Amino acid sequence: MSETSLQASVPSAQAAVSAADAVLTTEQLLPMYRMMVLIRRVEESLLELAESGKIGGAMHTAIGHEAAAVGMAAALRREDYLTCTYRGHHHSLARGMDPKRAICEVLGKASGFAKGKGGSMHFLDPSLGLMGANGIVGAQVPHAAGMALAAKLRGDGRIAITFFGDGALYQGLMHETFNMSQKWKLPIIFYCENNRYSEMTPISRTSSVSNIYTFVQAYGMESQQIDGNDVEVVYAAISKAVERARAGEGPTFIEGITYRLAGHMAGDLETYRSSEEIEMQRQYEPLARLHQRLLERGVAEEELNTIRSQVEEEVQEAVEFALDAPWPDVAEAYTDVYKV
Ligand SMILES: Cc1ncc(C[n+]2csc(CCOP(=O)(O)OP(=O)(O)O)c2C)c(N)n1
Ligand SMILES: [Mg+2]
Repeated sequence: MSETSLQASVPSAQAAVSAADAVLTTEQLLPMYRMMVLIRRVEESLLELAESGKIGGAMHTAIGHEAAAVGMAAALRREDYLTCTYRGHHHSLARGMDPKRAICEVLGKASGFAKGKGGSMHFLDPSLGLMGANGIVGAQVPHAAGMALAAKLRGDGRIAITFFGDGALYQGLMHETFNMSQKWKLPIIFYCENNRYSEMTPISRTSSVSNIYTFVQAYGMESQQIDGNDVEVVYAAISKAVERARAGEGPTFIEGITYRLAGHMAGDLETYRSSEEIEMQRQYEPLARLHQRLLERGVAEEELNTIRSQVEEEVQEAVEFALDAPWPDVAEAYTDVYKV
């Protein structure tokens, strides 16, 4: 994708921001800021651990995507279902996953929430409504529709949200799921984190339409494109979709424009995009923008610095805890796994 088309797509999403979207108070935004800092620092630490050879297998970070996760967690209830992609640390942490157990899991340690057997690509914790990240592009989407169908049949008021990337839109099962979800008016939210790349391929080379939220209009589904890097906008859009879902009005599709500031995965050589492009995108990144907004609302820089140092300490402790944590017992190698 050329720099021009990247620039063009960001302002169009930013046009969705208005004073009416600033729905949260400073008191509500401060813990969200704290969570965004926590996610950012956990993922930066994970990248350092990967560089030093401490992480086996693929690891994808969501640095730059934090607003989607934090806005979602504030708009949903703990018992609502969530499925996501292999790029799912941010959703899990935002929903309350303990950073110590999250880092242990990525390192393959026994105290990971999946006993170190899932790793970075398979975050889950049903007690937090996290029903599983998935390494197969698009596969988590019909899973969430199944959960939404179950909730609807039980009438328990729960809803489901599923996160996927722009690259998933071209999988056939996505469209089967959109069609049935709309037909059955399932209580589900489809959230596309459009970071404009599928691995190393820019969206301009994969998509036949430039605004991907229009895909689902063919199914009669409510859909909108938002600035996915503005946590208040994300919160407002998801809250509206939650209301529709709980009121029995069916699914909503949200395309949140974002950008990943780190590579597709740890070790990505980044030969497919320029450093100028990444630098240009930093001005839209969600954490710096929330920081700036809080300052404009009168929060003292010192207060934000205190939050940052507290988080720094917490993440350092979590990393040390995980590095010192025991490996799984060899006798456990064949437990908790399926074979065919
Ligand atoms: C069915 C399937 N095809 C291909 C792959 C290889 N693959 C892994 S990530 C990825 C790109 C997905 O891009 P996108 O959906 O935009 O998500 P992002 O990584 O940008 O968050 C591909 C093609 C896969 N994991 N599953
Ligand atoms: Mg993508």
